[in-house]
Amino acid sequence: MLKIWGRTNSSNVQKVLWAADEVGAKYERVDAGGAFGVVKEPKYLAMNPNGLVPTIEDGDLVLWESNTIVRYLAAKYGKGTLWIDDPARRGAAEKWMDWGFTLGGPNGPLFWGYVRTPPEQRDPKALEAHRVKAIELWTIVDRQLASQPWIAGKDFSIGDIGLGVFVHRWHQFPIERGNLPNLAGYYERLKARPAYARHVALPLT
Ligand SMILES: N[C@@H](CCC(=O)N[C@@H](CS)C(=O)NCC(=O)O)C(=O)O
Repeated sequence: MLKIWGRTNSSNVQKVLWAADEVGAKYERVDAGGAFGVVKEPKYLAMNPNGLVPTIEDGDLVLWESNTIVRYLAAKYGKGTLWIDDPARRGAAEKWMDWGFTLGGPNGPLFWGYVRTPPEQRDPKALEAHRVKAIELWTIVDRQLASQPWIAGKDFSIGDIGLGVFVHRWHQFPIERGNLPNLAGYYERLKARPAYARHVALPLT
């Protein structure tokens, strides 16, 4: 059976769990990373020399890098759902999934600042700079969603998985988020997906 290594409060692990549920792949999950440790043990490092989560095992195959795992799950288990045969359409979805790491640029520090740093230790100036940069990037998303429900068109895709994990976090931070109505509507559509509600739209820890 597919085995997914990783703590559930990691955005990169959440993408994998969300994708697995979207395609109906059965899996076993093992806590690793953060307070769970495990990732610096020789057995884990032999699978993933980065000592990071997520990692998956599927039969003899070991994979790391969350976006690569999402692509693999779509290709192996997602025929008729997440997998897109047409290279041009697939590229249009993959582009947004990979751009999720660009979004993570300012959204990661906002997450660490507001969720994992006590208020008295926060750097307000740095957080404000990340907020402004994030709004610039979310504006790109908002424009893309002006005429379509999902980031790559009329259908939900892996592009939405790459961005969706940040959409929830963004809406939890105690900040001014600007006027991005299409992004707000997108968040509502994401929350209506059971796998998103199960793995992503959770209290931030
Ligand atoms: N590019 C990698 C990044 C993996 C990564 O940075 N994982 C973080 C959690 S989001 C991690 O393992 N942090 C250390 C830990 O949890 O112990 C991916 O997308 O899988």
